[in-house]
Amino acid sequence: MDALLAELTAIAGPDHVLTDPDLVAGYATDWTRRFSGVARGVVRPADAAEVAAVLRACARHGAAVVPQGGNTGLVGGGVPVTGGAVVLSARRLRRLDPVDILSGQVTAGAGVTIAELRAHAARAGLEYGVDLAARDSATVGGTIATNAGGIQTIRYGPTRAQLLGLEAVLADGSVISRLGGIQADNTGYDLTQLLAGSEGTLGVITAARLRLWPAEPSTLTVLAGVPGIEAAAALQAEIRSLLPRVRAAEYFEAPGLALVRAHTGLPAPLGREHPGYLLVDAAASEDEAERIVVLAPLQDAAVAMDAPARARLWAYRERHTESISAAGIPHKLDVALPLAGLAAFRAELDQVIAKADARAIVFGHIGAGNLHVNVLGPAPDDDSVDDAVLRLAAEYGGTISAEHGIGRAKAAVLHLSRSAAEIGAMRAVKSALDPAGLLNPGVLFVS
Ligand code: FAD
Ligand code: 2HG
Ligand code: ZN
Repeated sequence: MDALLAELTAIAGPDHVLTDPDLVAGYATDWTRRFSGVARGVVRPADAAEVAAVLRACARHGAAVVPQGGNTGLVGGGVPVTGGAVVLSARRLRRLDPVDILSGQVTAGAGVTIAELRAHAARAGLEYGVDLAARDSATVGGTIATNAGGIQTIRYGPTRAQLLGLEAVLADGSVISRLGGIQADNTGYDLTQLLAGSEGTLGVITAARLRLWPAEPSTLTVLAGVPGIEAAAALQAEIRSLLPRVRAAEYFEAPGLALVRAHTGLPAPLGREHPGYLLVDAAASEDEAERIVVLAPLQDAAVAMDAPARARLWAYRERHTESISAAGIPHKLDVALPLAGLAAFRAELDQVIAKADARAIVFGHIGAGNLHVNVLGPAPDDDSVDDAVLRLAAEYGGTISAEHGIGRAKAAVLHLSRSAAEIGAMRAVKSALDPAGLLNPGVLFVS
């Protein structure tokens, strides 16, 4: 065993330093299978003090560190490229304090999953504002590091909007901690928000203080067939103008539905086939629901008001990601556009995809203007279709990453969404906090 791994074993214990290639492999390949590398080893520290000792040891040996949570990220940010990097798994950071009812807050360790956090909040009659299909594996730390969005973004905002403070270990092993949950705190740079969306490049998040919301169970789910994205955008806007508590407004199209049905065996959701589908979820009274079901565009729609029926409708949307992966290794392009530009972007996207001799499955969180363009066909290391689609999004005034982050996948095209001055400032922050560039090199910036 090399000297660094021996030091890491002394810190975390022999059961928590993995070097067996079969065990390490699962930490070195991402969820999509598009990004993989070689890890020198995997270390699984149990608390912030062990994380600090790990980072100090890696710094002494000049070894890169790749922080990892549930490894559900979709931009290659949580897996190593080179054999010299150590994967630091945060999954053992499993602190989960009792919910603070007085403040409506909770402190959770980085390794707690979103499903565990949501269940914990629900037992106290509250709700955590972020939810996503990867809830059983995605962690508190990973969702903060990527500033994950998810299906409830239009109601509660992305992860950074839930974040009141955090505990993290910086590259030099120093620990910063603001877990007091004081909302009125105006004392200089907001390091908590700086680490949100930093994708493991500025520090290792070990715990977070999170805002919770009054529980608001959804009671109404509507799945409507629509002629296309323009109609879906208009219909979700109309529904949101009529209902006060719309929690999700999601979109998918016929090719995605076909893949989901082929993979899952689910029956057709509606009486007829449609080019597109809008799924809306709301906390609505029966009277409010009545306002919606009479809308003219809902001629072919399914309406569900009990939990099992609602889950059946959600499956058509939530099972897209796994169904696409069953069909190949996708290029995942997570863009967002102004709602007014969605239809024009969508039309031109077809031309870009046709030129690339590929096929695109388009779906996403339409209420937030967020489309997941999944492209099947091009080889995993061929970035030309990624470039073309991301450039198109930028031309339409959109962003090249709505919620998944930049990772390794989009580091070379960060300039499409960020100005030279912004990238310069971001690099200055990175150099100040991690002068040796040991935390997640190649993520966010091309190293
Ligand atoms: P990982 O994949 O392990 O890591 C992601 C990034 O965070 C990496 O850069 C890593 O270095 C860094 N990181 C992880 N933990 C830490 C830590 N403790 N400290 C510092 N850095 C850290 N994303 C959405 O935004 N919305 C969705 O709706 C959504 N749905 C999904 C559905 C499916 C089926 C799948 C597979 C993924 C989905 N994702 C979604 C993507 C993914 O779940 C999110 O990006 C999530 O935030 C990743 O969390 P994780 O714990 O798996 O992090
Ligand atoms: C979702 O919204 C996730 O389901 C995953 O963000 C998107 O698979 C994707 O591209
Ligand atoms: Zn998404």
